[in-house]
Amino acid sequence: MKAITAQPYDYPLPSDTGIALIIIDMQRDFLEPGGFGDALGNDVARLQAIVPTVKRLQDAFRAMGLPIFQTVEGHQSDLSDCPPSKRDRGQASLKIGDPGPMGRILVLGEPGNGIIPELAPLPGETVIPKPGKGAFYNTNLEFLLKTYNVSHLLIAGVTTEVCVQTTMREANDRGYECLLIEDATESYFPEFKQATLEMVRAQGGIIGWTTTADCAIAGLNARFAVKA
Ligand code: TIU
Repeated sequence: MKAITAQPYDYPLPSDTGIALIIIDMQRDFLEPGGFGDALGNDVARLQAIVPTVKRLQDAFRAMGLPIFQTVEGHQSDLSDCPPSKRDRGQASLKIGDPGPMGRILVLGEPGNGIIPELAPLPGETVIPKPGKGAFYNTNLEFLLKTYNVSHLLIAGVTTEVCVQTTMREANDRGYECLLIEDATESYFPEFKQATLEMVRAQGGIIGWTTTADCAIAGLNARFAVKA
């Protein structure tokens, strides 16, 4: 049985091809000034560091012909899918739906809601809009994963302790084997990222596994690389 070197122990790969990459919310709203992350008072620049690593994972999945799902957090233009609790929470300089430098904050289709150009999906790759922090809540993700016969999920994106961890917990409860890629996820708060990595792999992998992109790609190549 092939596996990826991981913590708290090696991550067993499926015997069939039931593996997918989920890239969470690598959208301008969280990575560029003038978006939702900035409006919440965060230093958005620190999320940029993972972009080349996420890109390497994306390229590896593309080369192996394995499915990639990207998500974007955003709301309908009438905010009908944005609970008032979400819009009103905190004391943000700009609230969800307000006009900002990259269009209306966290509204689907606005410039700020777009995936950063480096990670733009190719035609045919799936982008899932999501109104919540988790990627399963009020989306068709579970349906799509069943269609693709996916049992194993590699997870990347931002932010580690908010949308990434929520999605990983939702996936774990649905029976997916989840591997979080340590250097392909980032938080505005380094200590929250570290705590998330530790809590998901504690207690024998209570939520799943963690590993580096290098280990993940090496393990995937040994299992799935197309032979010349
Ligand atoms: N604020 C924050 O850390 N994250 C979010 O609001 N959304 C995601 O994590 N994508």
